[in-house]
Amino acid sequence: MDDKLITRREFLMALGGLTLIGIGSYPFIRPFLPGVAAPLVLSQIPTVSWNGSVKTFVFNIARGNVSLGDSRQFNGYLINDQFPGPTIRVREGDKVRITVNNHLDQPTTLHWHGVNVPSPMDGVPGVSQDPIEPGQSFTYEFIAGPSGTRWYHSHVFEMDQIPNGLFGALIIDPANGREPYPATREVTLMFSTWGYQSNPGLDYGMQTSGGMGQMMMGSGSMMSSSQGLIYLINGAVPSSLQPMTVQPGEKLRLRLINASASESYWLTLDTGNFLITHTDGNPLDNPVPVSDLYIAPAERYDIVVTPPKSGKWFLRSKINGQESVQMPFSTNGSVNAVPSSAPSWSYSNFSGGMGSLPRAAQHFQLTLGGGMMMGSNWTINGASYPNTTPLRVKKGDRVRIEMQNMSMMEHPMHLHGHSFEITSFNGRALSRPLVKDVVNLRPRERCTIDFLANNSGNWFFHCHNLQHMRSGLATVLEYVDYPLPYVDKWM
Ligand SMILES: [Cu+2]
Repeated sequence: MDDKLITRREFLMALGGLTLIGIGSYPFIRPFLPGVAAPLVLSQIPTVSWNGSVKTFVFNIARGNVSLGDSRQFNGYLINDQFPGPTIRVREGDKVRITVNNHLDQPTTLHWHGVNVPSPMDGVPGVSQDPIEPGQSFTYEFIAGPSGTRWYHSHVFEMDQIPNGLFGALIIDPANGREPYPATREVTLMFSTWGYQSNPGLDYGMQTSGGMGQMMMGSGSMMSSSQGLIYLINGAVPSSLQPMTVQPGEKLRLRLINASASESYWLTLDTGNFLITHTDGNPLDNPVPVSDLYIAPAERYDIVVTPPKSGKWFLRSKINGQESVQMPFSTNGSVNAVPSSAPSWSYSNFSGGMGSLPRAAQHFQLTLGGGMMMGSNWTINGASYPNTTPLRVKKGDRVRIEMQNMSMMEHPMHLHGHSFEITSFNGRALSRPLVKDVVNLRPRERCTIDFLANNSGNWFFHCHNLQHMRSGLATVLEYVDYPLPYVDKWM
């Protein structure tokens, strides 16, 4: 057999005698039902073509001192001396070139989260890209798209490199320059956490995956109270932030990005209800009013806020232990209209009922489990990465992944290289599928996501709780006819 054709599982087996699981047998793939017409009624997510312009960036990654806005400082990872990294703002269709110069004493990569880049630009060692070694450079190149609130982060030693600085916002403006929901002003707020890394001898997972430091939410989901964490907004402790002055009558757009390693936020505004306009950067058909917003790791929501009263007001988290997460605003002036009643946030708010799922050409069933014992692995269908069975798809197919979370913690599942549609949630078909690249499943929740296999390559599909990802909750989406990657030590 040609070495290049050796599979990841075979390679691992040759390396370390690991158990070989399911080569060539994918028991959850269901073929088409014979004799049934198969209309693909879901919308096609457009692929973006180059508009002729090139946007060039140079990222110098190096260690450096970070001030958190109060007296605390730490030695972090900086991009062009900034923590977090600089915001990249481009237009949909731009060719984006980012040269990364790695001045660290360890390898790194960058992943362009939510951007449908070519596979070799996706930044996952062992799946799509070699790590950028110390002293080396790599130039990422991709066509910016789809438009919306995206972000970037390291995909090497993630639990260390991301919270310590290797992340930033990536905003892609619509190709036609027209926003579906115009705002008078906008601001990007990136939530992150810092603190686990202050003791290098401490296993990151010890603070979040065990029974201690947990509380049961009313919804039944387990969340970490995360003692000792420092919560940051745009890299600073919120108490150090000056209030942002908002004029009466303004429509303020907030691009909310959860860059935290494992923390979710349940956000409310002192001013009451607000509108959600985008999910993971993708515009909704109609803005949806809500009274609160739950944002899991790696998720993004764009909201539009109309300040309803004078004085100081906050965007704040209502999760116990996150009282410090308060983004201040102030307004001087008159009262504006605000939706008088609105439901609490849920993906199911988008369910119109009565919908039935369109047919998909390929169908995978994934059960998320594990994590029962402190330090134990997380699993997909009983296996931990890299022993999970890859999802092998054919270009052009409509693919459906059905997931159920049988574990005790929530899992924000992220697919690289594709936007997907949440087509059903907890058994109800959504009449308006949500276009996203992360779907968060709390304990016992289930969903289906559909996507068009239109980006050949090898793609990571994983929980974006970084500790869960590193403890096995991951698999790979592979295209038949696309060469498999080799496995290296960074897997
Ligand atoms: Cu998880």
